[in-house]
Amino acid sequence: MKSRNLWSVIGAVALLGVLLLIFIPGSKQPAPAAEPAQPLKPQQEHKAKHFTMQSDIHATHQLNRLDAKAHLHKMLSNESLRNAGQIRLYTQNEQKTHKHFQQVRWYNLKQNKMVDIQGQLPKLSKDDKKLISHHFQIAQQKLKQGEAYDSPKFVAAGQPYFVVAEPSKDRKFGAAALVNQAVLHEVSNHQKRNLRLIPYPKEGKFKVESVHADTLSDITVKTGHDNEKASHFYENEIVVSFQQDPTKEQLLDISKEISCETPRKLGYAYVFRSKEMDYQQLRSYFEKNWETKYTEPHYMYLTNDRIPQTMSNTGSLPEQANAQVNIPNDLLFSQYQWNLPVIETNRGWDLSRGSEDVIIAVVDTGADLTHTDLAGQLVDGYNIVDKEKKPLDDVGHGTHVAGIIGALVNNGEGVAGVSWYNKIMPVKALDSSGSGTTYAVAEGIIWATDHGAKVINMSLGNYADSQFLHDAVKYAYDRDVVLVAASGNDNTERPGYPAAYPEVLAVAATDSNQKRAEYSNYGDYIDVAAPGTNIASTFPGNQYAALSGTSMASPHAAAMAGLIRSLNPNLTNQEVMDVMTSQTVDLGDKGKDKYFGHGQIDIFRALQAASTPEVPLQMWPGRTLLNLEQELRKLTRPQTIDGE
Ligand SMILES: [Ca+2]
Ligand SMILES: [Ca+2]
Repeated sequence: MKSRNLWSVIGAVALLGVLLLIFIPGSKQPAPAAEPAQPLKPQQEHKAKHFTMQSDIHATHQLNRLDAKAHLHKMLSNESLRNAGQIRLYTQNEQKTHKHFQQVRWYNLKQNKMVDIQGQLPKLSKDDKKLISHHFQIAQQKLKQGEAYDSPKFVAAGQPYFVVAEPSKDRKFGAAALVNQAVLHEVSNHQKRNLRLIPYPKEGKFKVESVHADTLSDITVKTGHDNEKASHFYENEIVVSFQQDPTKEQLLDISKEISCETPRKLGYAYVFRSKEMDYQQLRSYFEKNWETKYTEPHYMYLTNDRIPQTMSNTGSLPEQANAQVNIPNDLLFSQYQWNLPVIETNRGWDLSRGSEDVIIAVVDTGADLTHTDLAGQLVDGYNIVDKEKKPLDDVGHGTHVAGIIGALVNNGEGVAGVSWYNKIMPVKALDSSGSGTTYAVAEGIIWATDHGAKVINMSLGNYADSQFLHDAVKYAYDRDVVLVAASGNDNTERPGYPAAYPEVLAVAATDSNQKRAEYSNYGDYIDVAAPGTNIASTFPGNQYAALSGTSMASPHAAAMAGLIRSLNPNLTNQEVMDVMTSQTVDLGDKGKDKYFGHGQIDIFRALQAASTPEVPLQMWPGRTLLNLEQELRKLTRPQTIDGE
């Protein structure tokens, strides 16, 4: 546990910071712990990321057990389930939507009867069967004594499993389940990629080239750290914005000359894919032959999440969660969702729980459209990756982000979202590898804007500044959309996009100790910080997982923007952003700093400010100036792009 040493060092530095502050005379309130002056070195960062990932896996494991037990209790407390036929029917139905419950046993303990229902079990060896049967036997013995059972984690058919058993309240009945935990592998793979612990994307796929984000010179990505400097793009594609759009005939000429299929157009710009030419050749072709506004590579965007750590130190609600605070009954809330009370979400619910008129789009990997804890929360979305299909999540990232924003609150199941009633619009712009192109992300932003989104969450990024993407961001901004994005997980000061665009609210991540998350990118462009480490949320297949990353921080802020817009629909997008940044809790160095921006978001304070009927100007310093800037921008920009 070398990483523990690391944490104790960080803890000691933080403690020293607190001590120093205490000795300053006249300091009125306990100041937050000072941030270590230097971000972690690559090696330390790597260790810290691994620690975070392990703790996410551990937390996910615990979430699974808790959830499995809740399902057994629900089954046992259902009075209508008392004969074998009913029990079989009920369980088989559950197994359709909860495939990880691969075997369930129901016991009538007084009459010594048992019903065994098998779901989609893999091919099991003799030894596997013996092991499983062994755990079911112990479970039955425990149930007879009126006790519950929790098996250790074990491996069967190459996959992780556990067996849990619970007696009914009157101890007359009992139920046990064999639960498949393949989700742990998913979380692990997911987080290795999202925390950039492995080079990404894998070489060979997509004909992707990696270049230095500033110089565009070639770069070889061998380790996850190399991603910090690298931007990935399609080597045989180019984005072109023309001074004057070419005619159909001219487009045909271009297609012939560069050997490309029909180009795609979005807003101002075209994307050409050549069968023969690489990016450099394409660029010289367009610069020589056409009047262009800009040409640039067709960049790829990656998700910005990571995996969580043990929640042992976050097991209870902070003290401010007093009796008046709304404590929802969602199963995993009290033990795992440190992230909601810490930003005063529960107090905020007294002022606004959101409105279904305010739609929050999630431009991501899609969403699990049948997750029971998202039922009714999603509106129709869009699949840019495969337009014939619904925006189904084949990665897990988008489902997790959607759950943070709006998992059903107070339904006795799973997790609670930040918002109760705001609708979520899943827009799938990232494919099954968790990456997408400038074109797809830009199209997602424009589609969401044209289809009524008032807030857009973008838990994704790239280090290259793309005018094409920036155009799409401006398109949404000019149509009064609040844009929120994750800063990135490389512990670097290099600005990432779309987060660093001025129209976008950039969100850094904090952990449960109110410290900057070790992976969180930083810089002058950071607007606010929000919880990002070990965040419990929904995962495909009616499961729950704990993940970490600025991807998890961003949706907290996006949901908050949704609550503000629900409470006061008269505020412009810029005014919403001003409320969010001015009503923060300052962390780290006094005032705005590059790690936390204006500070950590505070939902209660922001909603209070937003509900004031006549908002005093001083509440939003710079508001007038910003409005003026907005007006000026409108005057100086000839036109805005039109989505197609
Ligand atoms: Ca719930
Ligand atoms: Ca600060």
